[in-house]
Amino acid sequence: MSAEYNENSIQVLEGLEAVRKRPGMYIGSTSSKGLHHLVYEIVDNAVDEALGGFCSEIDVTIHPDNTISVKDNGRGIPVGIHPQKGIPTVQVVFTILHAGGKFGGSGYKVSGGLHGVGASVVNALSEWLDVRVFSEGKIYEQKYKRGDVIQPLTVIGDTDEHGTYVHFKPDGEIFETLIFSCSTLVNHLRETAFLTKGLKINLKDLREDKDRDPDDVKKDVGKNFSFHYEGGIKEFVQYINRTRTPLYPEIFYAEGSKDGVLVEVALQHNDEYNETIFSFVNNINTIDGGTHLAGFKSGLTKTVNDYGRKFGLIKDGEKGLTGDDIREGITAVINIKISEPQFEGQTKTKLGNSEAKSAVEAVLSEKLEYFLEENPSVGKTIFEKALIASRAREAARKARELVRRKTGLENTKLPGKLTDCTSKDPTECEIYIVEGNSAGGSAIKARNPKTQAVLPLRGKILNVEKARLDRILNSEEIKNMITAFGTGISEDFDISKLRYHKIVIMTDADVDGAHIRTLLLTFFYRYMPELIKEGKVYIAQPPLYRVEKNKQHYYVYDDVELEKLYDEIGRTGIKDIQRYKGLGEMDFDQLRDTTMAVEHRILKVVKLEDAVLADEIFSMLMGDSVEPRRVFIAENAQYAEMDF
Ligand code: 1YM
Repeated sequence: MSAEYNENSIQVLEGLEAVRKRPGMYIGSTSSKGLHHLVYEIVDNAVDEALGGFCSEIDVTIHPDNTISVKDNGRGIPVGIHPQKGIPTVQVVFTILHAGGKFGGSGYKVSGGLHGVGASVVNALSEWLDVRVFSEGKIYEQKYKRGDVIQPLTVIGDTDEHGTYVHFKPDGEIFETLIFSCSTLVNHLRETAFLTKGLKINLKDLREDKDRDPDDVKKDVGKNFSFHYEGGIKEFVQYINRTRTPLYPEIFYAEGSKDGVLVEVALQHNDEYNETIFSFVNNINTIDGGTHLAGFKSGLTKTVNDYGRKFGLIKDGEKGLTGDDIREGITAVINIKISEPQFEGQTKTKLGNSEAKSAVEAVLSEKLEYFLEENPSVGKTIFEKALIASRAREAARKARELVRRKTGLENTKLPGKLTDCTSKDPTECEIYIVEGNSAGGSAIKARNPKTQAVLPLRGKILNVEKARLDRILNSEEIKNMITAFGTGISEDFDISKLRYHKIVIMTDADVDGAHIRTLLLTFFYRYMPELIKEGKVYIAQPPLYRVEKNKQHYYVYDDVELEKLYDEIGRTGIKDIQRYKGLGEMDFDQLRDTTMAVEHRILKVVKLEDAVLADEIFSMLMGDSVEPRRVFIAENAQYAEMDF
């Protein structure tokens, strides 16, 4: 086969070279995130095959050498000669840029979003890639190196199976890391399985522990997973609510289509106060919502109010309930498929198509009206919960106003416990939130007074997951934080007023410290999420040990590091090992040198990349089951990443 040398293949080379030159343009980044994106691209093609009704099972394998294979039992990528390109279609799919779609065919390409660029991009960014197609009795194979064909499509055997198998090794010249995180893949594949009901997705990690992501090993993440949900997003809602107490056993589910938009929604209320709504367009998580979410909200508000009027729960002339009240404690998943999604916003995760709003609204309203009439006790429960929410919201509004007037939440009177920095330039200012007054005292001595402010907290703060805003705003510790930050809270939050561009949580390296840290993070997550989204929240890393030998001293941050240090300097002759149980045991100069001085300290920035995961962690931590929380806290915060 001489196809590699004709005119088309010159274009091919140029096309894929562009991908290798600017990988970020095609997969977002070359960090671990981009690395995992390669897997999603290949899996997406198999999921499309499942959505078409041709594939029921996908196997993803992490091989011992950190390569990945994905196998499906679909029709197999076509192997015949492509009429326009004159080369086998499978080769077109893997070597021509933007050819991963369905060649103008109809249907909803799941990866229609941000980086839905398909198999050729994965191929271009792989040191090698092998594809096998099982179809019509034969096994076909083609091999590539960095996007170039090195073996023409060849029949290598007979088979009675059908499907596609892709095995690849990401290119070390491109990616910053080549180590796959099993937990990252697990979360993505679980979500994908929820969104594609009936599809079974298996994941196998064949690596030895030494070749796995150290985080996975530390957290004892398993090596074999299988996701298969006949209930689809209905089971997704059940899964999200598994750590909560549902208000009624039923999960509402509606499915339908309008104006070419396929709509699926599922919902259930729980006894808490936050709304947890995940929305997807063509299997892409639309973190910033958009028209489909707007349609969900308006449809829900209207239907519940109509129901209330019809059954005399709202009297003539009375105002209806607000959407916020009706959504208090709701868990919902919205999943739509649309042929030409328009994504807006900076991160392209907000849907713009106006037809999506009316489609979701219509499908939801019609089915929900019927459901509420069929299940009057559920209707009554939802209505009563919203009524209480409405009264509480009114009380909270009054409380907020009172707080605002009394403590000046909106004026600039700073809390007495705050030791502020002298600089007034927020971009260089930092605030250390410190556990306890004595540690606060050391921090004040250890800080750089120009740029570092210190706010000590008295013991535990209120668990905000279990309280409404009116009570939260009565907490002295929380009021102090809000006034110090200068941003306001909830609907009033304004990040442009933030007085410190780094908010550093500094707690003891023990379970209590971890608990306080979690409470603070939950508060930020629920009431000031922009702080986390904008990367303003950090966790300080005080050392765990101080080791002294030959008049030299070393600070050590965990037990693994301690072992390493022993290997380096030897165990004999160590004069002193000090284990810090809390910040209070450190002298202020030690605290400065290890934890606060910009030149030496290690900060972890708190990230919320995966909304589903974050929500899960927070509700698990704050929910009623004690054991998973204890384990998690002991193991520490996984939503934090290293930063210096
Ligand atoms: C492990 C990855 O890529 N499966 C897969 C891909 C395709 C098909 C089946 C397929 C699609 C069509 C017809 C069609 C693709 N085909 C193409 C193209 N698994 C994986 N399974 N027959 C088979 O859409 O008409 C692109 S992807 F373009 F060649 F049709």
